[in-house]
Amino acid sequence: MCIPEYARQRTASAACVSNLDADKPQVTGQVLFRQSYPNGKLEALFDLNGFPSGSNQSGRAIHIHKLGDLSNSCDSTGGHYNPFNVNHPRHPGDFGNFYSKEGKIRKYKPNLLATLFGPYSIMGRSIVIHEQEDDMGKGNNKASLENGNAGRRLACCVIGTCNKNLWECSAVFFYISEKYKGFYNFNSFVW
Ligand SMILES: [Cu+2]
Ligand SMILES: [Zn+2]
Repeated sequence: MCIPEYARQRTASAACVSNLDADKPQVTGQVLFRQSYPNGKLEALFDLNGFPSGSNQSGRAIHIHKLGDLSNSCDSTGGHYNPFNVNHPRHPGDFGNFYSKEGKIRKYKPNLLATLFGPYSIMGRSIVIHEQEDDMGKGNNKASLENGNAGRRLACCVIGTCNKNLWECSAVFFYISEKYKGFYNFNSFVW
């Protein structure tokens, strides 16, 4: 029997909240994921707001952390999700550095290593947005091979199942805003 397309695809969303730290930028937003079963690679849409808007902003590391536990805000999400016990930056959720423009990060990333299926699924784990740049394991110290020395946690989000419409609507607006820059005001869409 043929399995319909919609049954072979999973989508996940993560609503990101700012860490409880009044002296840091209040970063919020959403990260969406989509993946087809069994051979599809994970794709992600990052849509984050609240970064300082000046020029000379450093890159910000974004990772998947082990625990989906926000009981003590972003500080209770544990370390990097590391199911294969390898060094940073080879963890499945090492997404690298992101650069904000006018206080926002908007980024589409395909071909990610993390997965929404099977025993190593990232469902129920968390995403952490850091204050600083990820040194990608080149910092010559122990922390570099654990977490990239990315500094404090600005915001975090727990990854959960979502309706596929959420991905589709967001993906359309990402596409439109890239293709027709200046014609559409991306920020005027409510989504
Ligand atoms: Cu991290
Ligand atoms: Zn890592």
